[in-house]
Formats: sequence, C-alpha cells, structure tokens
Amino acid sequence: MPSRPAMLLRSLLLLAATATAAQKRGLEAGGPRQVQLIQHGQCSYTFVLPESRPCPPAPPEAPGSSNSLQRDLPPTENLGAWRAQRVRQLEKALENNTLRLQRLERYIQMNLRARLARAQQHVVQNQTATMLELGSNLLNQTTAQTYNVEAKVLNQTSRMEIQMLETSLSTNKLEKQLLLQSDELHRLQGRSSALETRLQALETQQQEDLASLREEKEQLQRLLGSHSGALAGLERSLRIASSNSSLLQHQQRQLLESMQRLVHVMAQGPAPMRAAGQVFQDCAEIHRFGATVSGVYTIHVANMSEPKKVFCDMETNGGGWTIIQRRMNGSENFQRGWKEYKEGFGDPAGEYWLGNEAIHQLTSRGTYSLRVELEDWEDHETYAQYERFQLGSEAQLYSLSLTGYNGSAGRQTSLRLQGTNFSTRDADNDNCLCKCAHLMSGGWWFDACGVSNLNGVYYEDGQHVRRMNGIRWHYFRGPSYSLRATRMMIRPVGA
Ligand SMILES: *[C@@H]1O[C@H](CO)[C@@H](O)[C@H](O)[C@H]1NC(C)=O
Ligand SMILES: *[C@@H]1O[C@H](CO)[C@@H](O)[C@H](O)[C@H]1NC(C)=O
Ligand SMILES: *[C@@H]1O[C@H](CO)[C@@H](O)[C@H](O)[C@H]1NC(C)=O
Ligand SMILES: *[C@@H]1O[C@H](CO)[C@@H](O)[C@H](O)[C@H]1NC(C)=O
Ligand SMILES: *[C@@H]1O[C@H](CO)[C@@H](O)[C@H](O)[C@H]1NC(C)=O
Ligand SMILES: *[C@@H]1O[C@H](CO)[C@@H](O)[C@H](O)[C@H]1NC(C)=O
Ligand SMILES: *[C@@H]1O[C@H](CO)[C@@H](O)[C@H](O)[C@H]1NC(C)=O
Ligand SMILES: *[C@@H]1O[C@H](CO)[C@@H](O)[C@H](O)[C@H]1NC(C)=O
Ligand SMILES: CC(=O)N[C@H]1CO[C@H](CO)[C@@H](O)[C@@H]1O
Repeated sequence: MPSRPAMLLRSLLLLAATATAAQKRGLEAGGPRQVQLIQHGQCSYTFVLPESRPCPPAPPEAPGSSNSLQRDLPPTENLGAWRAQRVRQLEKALENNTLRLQRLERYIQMNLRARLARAQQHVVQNQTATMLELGSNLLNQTTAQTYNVEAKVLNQTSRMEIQMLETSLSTNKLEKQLLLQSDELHRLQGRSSALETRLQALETQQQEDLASLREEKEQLQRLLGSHSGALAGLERSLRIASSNSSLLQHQQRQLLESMQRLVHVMAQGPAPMRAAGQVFQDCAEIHRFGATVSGVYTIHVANMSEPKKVFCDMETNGGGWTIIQRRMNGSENFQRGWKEYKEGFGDPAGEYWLGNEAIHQLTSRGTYSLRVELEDWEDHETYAQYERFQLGSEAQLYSLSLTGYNGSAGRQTSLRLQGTNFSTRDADNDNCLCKCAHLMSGGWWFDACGVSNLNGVYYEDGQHVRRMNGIRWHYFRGPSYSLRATRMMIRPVGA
C-alpha cells in the first residue's frame, strides 16, 4: 500500500490536472474566474481558481494545412533562427507555466491548505478505507485461499500423516511380528541345538550301550559256551546218575529187605537183643514197624512168661495178621489134650496151633477181628470173617465170642457165635451127651458137636470126602468134606 504522503501527492497532482482542465474550460466560457465544485460523499468542495490570461494567438497558418507540423515547418534558409526562436518561445511557455504552477502552488498552499488538509484527510481516509477494504478483501481472499490451501495441505498432510501413521503402525506391527518370528526362530534354533546336543548325547549313550551290550553278549556267549560245556558235563553225569539211581533203587530194595530180615532176627533174637530193641506183641505191631514180608516172627504176649514164635501174614487184606491156626499138608498131629491146646504146638513155619492162653491174652487186651481162610481140594479158596473175636479165660473154658460174620464161606457162619466152650479129648465142655472131641477128633468149640472143626484129622486128596472127623466147614463144602488147607488169623480192629 502506498504511504500516506505519497497518496496525498498523487491526489494533489490529480487535483492540479483537474484544475488546469477547468481553467481551460472557464477560459473558453469567457468567465473571469473559474469555480470548481468537487463532491465527495456528503461533503462538497468548491475551488475558486484565479483568472488566467488568454493564450497568445496561434501563428499564421498556411492555407489548407491543418497540421501543426506543416504549419511549423519553416523555410529552409532561416531554419536555425526559427529554431532558436521556437526554443525561446517554448522556454518562455515553460517558464510561464512554471510560474503559474508556482503561483497555484502558493495559492493552494495558502488558501486551501486547511480544506485541502481536510479533504486530503477524507480522501486519504476513503482511500485508506478503500485500500483497507481492498486489502482486507485481498487478505480475506488470500486468507481464504490460504485457508483452503492450508486445509488442503493439512488434509493432504493429515492424510499423509495418517497414511504414514498407518504405514508406521503396520511397519511397527510387521517389526513386532518380525521380532516375534526372529525370537521364535531363535528359540527354535536354541531348542533345535538343544535337541541336537541331546540327540548327540543319546547317540553317544546308545553307542556306549551298544558297545556294553556287545561286550555283555560276548560275555554271555562265553558264559553260554562254558555253561553248555557244563551242561554237557551235567548231562553226562545225569546219565551216570540215572544208571546209578537204578543201582540205588536196587540198593534201597536190598536195604529194605535186609532191614526186614533184621526185624525178623530181632523178633527171633535172644533176650538181650530184645531188651535193646523193640518188643512186639503181635504181627500188627511188627507190620506197623515196617515189616512187609510174611514169615515167622517172635512176639511177646503180655502176661506170658515166654515169647512165642508165630507166622505173620503181612500181605493178605492189608497184612499184619497173626496166624493162630494153620493146616496145609497134615504134617502136624492135632489130636492133643487141653494143656497142649492151651500152650500151643506145631511149627510156626508149617502147621501149628498158637495156644488158647496166648489167644485169650491177646484178645483180652484189645478188640480183635478173626479171619478164617479155607481151601478145598478143587483149589477153591474162601473166607469167613468176624468183626469181633474174643476168647475167654481158661476158667471160662476158653469160651468163644464172635460178632459180625462176613465172608464168602457160605450164607451162614459155621461157628456158633456166643458162649461155646472149648473141648479136647480130655476136657468135655460141649453140649452133647456124647464127647464131641472123641467123635470129631482134635480140640474145638463143639456145641452139640456143631457144623465145623478145623482141627480134625487131615485127610489126603481122594480120602477127604465122607469123613465126619476130618477138617470140616459145613457151609462151605458140607458136613463130611475134609478141606486141604485152613488158616485162622487175628488182627486188632483198625490196624
Ligand atoms: C470515496 O471514494 C468513492 C469512490 O472511490 C466515492 O464514491 C465517495 O463518494 C468518496 N467518499 C468521500 C467521503 O470522499
Ligand atoms: C472477509 O471475510 C469475512 C469472513 O470470512 C467476512 O465476514 C467479511 O465480510 C469479508 N470481507 C470482505 C470485504 O469480503
Ligand atoms: C480432505 O480430502 C478428502 C478427500 O480428498 C475430503 O473428502 C475431505 O473432506 C477433505 N477434508 C477437508 C477438511 O478438507
Ligand atoms: C555211582 O556213584 C558212585 C558214587 O556214589 C560213583 O563212585 C560211581 O562211579 C558211580 N557209578 C557210575 C556208573 O557212575
Ligand atoms: C495180666 O497180669 C496182670 C498182673 O500181672 C493182671 O492184673 C491181669 O488181669 C492179667 N491180664 C490177663 C488178661 O490175664
Ligand atoms: C509140610 O510143609 C512144611 C512147610 O512147608 C514142610 O516143612 C514139611 O516138610 C511138610 N510136610 C509134609 C509131610 O509134606
Ligand atoms: C460154658 O461153661 C460155663 C462154665 O464155665 C457154663 O456156665 C456155660 O453154660 C457153658 N456154655 C455152654 C454153651 O454150655
Ligand atoms: C462184609 O462187611 C462189609 C462191611 O464191613 C459189608 O459191606 C459187606 O456187605 C459184608 N459182606 C457180607 C458178605 O456180609
Ligand atoms: C510566450 C509568452 O506567453 N510569454 C509571456 C509570459 O508572460 C509575460 C508577462 O507576464 C509576457 O510578457 C510574455 O509575453
């Protein structure tokens, strides 16, 4: 914006120009004075300009020429003089004009200074306002444009910033991801390396194990070799041992037999040996002691002063039987008196009678059963068994007491079960008016002579039938059949 004095000067010059123009017009109008009115807004200014002299008449013009140049064109001969004149004229006019101008200036300076100052002030103010308005408009526009541009720039900037932010954000995210991934990678690498080390350790361990296993295997193989050697040795010795074992069994059998012989010998031995060894009352005790071979053994029956030799059946029906009567080939005479039947007679290895006293003593001490075995000449064998057998004392005439008959020698028992007294040819204790012992021979538990007598006369084969005094067992072979072999034996019940 131009400065205030400059503006004032411009206004002044403008005014001067106007004034000159007005003067010209006033001259043309022929008025002495020139009055100029200037309206500005509400105010109006009246300029009264001084009367100026009319301008000198123009030099004579050539007819037909309207052009000043043509008019001013001098003749060529006095061109220099004209020129000088003309310069002088111009100088004078300039001078005059200068003078007038100076006058006008003075006038203005003197008369119109205050008004002019006011007008100037107004003008200046208007100008200033206008300029201000213009400037403010410009400024508005500028500011608007600036705002616009600024907004655009800001928009762009913000957008760019946003984009940058986004970019940076995404970059950050990417970086983070990258970091995470790199971390993961590191961890994985670490783990992988750890795994590798572990793997290596395992491999080395495995190799060591393998080596040790190989070593163990070799050791085992060596051991196996030695073991198989030992095994072969063992097999050899086993073979030898098995052969030895059969030998041993043989030896055992021999030992057993020798032991039984020893028992036998002991049973038969003299008193001092008996005292040192075992004392047996019957064959059941000897059997319990371990003897399994049938034969003659010595027993010590209680209340009997002398030991007795008996034949022990260690096999029949469980063994342990004490034979009290035996007939087999008629080698022994059974026609004996009371005393002989009381004490016994015959050969324990062959035919014999144990003796009524010994039988009484034995069957009085415990519960005995009686088994009677019979054989005819036709090779039939049969038996009669009594669950309970007991013989009374001599005072009771060796009376018979039997219960529980059982056997194959007939439906009925051929011995009267209870109360039959023993009779010999010299002791008639039967229930017959006759003497059964005379009639039937031997000694027996005759009733009214009865249906049996195993101590009768021994008849050889072919003479054994129709014999009343032979060896009879009625319910086996009838009343007159003499048997070939008989055995009477006793054993404690439950043995
Ligand atoms: C200011 O100037 C304008 C034109 O530029 C004119 O119309 C107006 O009358 C002036 N006002 C005064 C107070 O001079
Ligand atoms: C300048 O701008 C402001 C607001 O932007 C407005 O009020 C004012 O009238 C404007 N002035 C001119 C001279 O346009
Ligand atoms: C910025 O520019 C977008 C499009 O380029 C426009 O939609 C938005 O209105 C502008 N914002 C401003 C404040 O100018
Ligand atoms: C049987 O065993 C005895 C030792 O108990 C031994 O001396 C003998 O050689 C063996 N006999 C055999 C055939 O192996
Ligand atoms: C055996 O003898 C004793 C006395 O030494 C006697 O008391 C007992 O009754 C006798 N037993 C038999 C069955 O005779
Ligand atoms: C009867 O048998 C016994 C024992 O076997 C024998 O010692 C005896 O000589 C025999 N006697 C007869 C007459 O056959
Ligand atoms: C056996 O003899 C006794 C006497 O000792 C006698 O009382 C009894 O009646 C006799 N028994 C029989 C069956 O005759
Ligand atoms: C012999 O006695 C047994 C029981 O001890 C019995 O089962 C059986 O029937 C008896 N036999 C005879 C022939 O009586
Ligand atoms: C050329 C011209 O007009 N000169 C005039 C200047 O003014 C003086 C008097 O003031 C006149 O004498 C001149 O003629």
